Amino acid sequence: MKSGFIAIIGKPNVGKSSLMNALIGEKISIVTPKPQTTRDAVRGILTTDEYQMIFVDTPGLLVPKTELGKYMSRETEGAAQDVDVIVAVIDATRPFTAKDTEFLERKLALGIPTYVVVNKTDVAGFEKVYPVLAKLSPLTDKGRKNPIKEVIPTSCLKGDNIDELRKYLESELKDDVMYYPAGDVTDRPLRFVIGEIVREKALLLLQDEVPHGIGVVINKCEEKKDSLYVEADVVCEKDTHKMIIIGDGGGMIKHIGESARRSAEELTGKRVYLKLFVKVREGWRNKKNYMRDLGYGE
Ligand SMILES: Nc1nc2c(ncn2[C@@H]2O[C@H](COP(=O)(O)OP(=O)(O)OP(=O)(O)O)[C@@H](O)[C@H]2O)c(=O)[nH]1
Ligand SMILES: [Mg+2]
Repeated sequence: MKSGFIAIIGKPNVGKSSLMNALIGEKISIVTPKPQTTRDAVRGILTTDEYQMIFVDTPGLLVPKTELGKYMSRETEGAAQDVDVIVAVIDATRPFTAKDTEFLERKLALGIPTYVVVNKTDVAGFEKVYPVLAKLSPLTDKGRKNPIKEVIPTSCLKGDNIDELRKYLESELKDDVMYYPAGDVTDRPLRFVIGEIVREKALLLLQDEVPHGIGVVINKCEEKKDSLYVEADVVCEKDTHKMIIIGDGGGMIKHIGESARRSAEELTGKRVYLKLFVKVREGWRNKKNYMRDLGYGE
């Protein structure tokens, strides 16, 4: 039995959470088309007869503009330390810049085995993928100190090269302890997972500036044999946002609740009762006490 920790890092929206879910074969982290979806370092666990891989999905790297941004940066930095392997994800649909090279150089300097995933090849096509591979090529030079171990073009959407990547990662596992019981797929409690599901549906259904200011507080999460009873606050930053989240005749919040309830039922296999309340916490992304209530504490 081999095991190890694998950090998944990269810019916002490149597909880090999608990659973790694809590698595990289960939806652990929430995924949306909006950048900065992931806010916490979330562990996803894959256990087989041969190994246990503990992936750490991280918030996309950005220069923080708010206290929440700083929290996210700390989560990412903390998660990428003390791991056995780093997987740096690049979005093939976007140009690969000198800054991206610099970023990779800094990561390689840590001396941790590093794999680079060039994702979204299903939409990028050769004309976009090739220039990225060409720019990565010098960093793979076996003659240099700490080269990239392997560059793997993937599509998380289609599942292309995910098995190959997993094989490479397996070859890097060095520990001989089971860190988590075989049945665990994440280090987070159910209430966190349910909160994330609600946030995912809100991000997916709401437009423009509202989504980024959304947080979810789970006030009640009672699990019974066949059912789950949840009460949660959907927290936003302004009264105007509250009106949008509630929607005409409560239509929007109902839609978010329905959609989250269905996902939660799929996940737990139980009947889920979900009650949502919308609350305003003026400018919470810059206020540490509000942030703590939302689970983004020190
Ligand atoms: N076409 C295509 N889309 C992808 C692929 N992988 C991810 N996406 C999409 O890219 C968007 C972002 O995916 P996420 O997995 O949330 O990206 P992330 O890097 O975790 O984003 P943050 O958490 O915001 O940093 C979503 O709309 C995904 O469906 C892929 O291989 N192909
Ligand atoms: Mg993510």
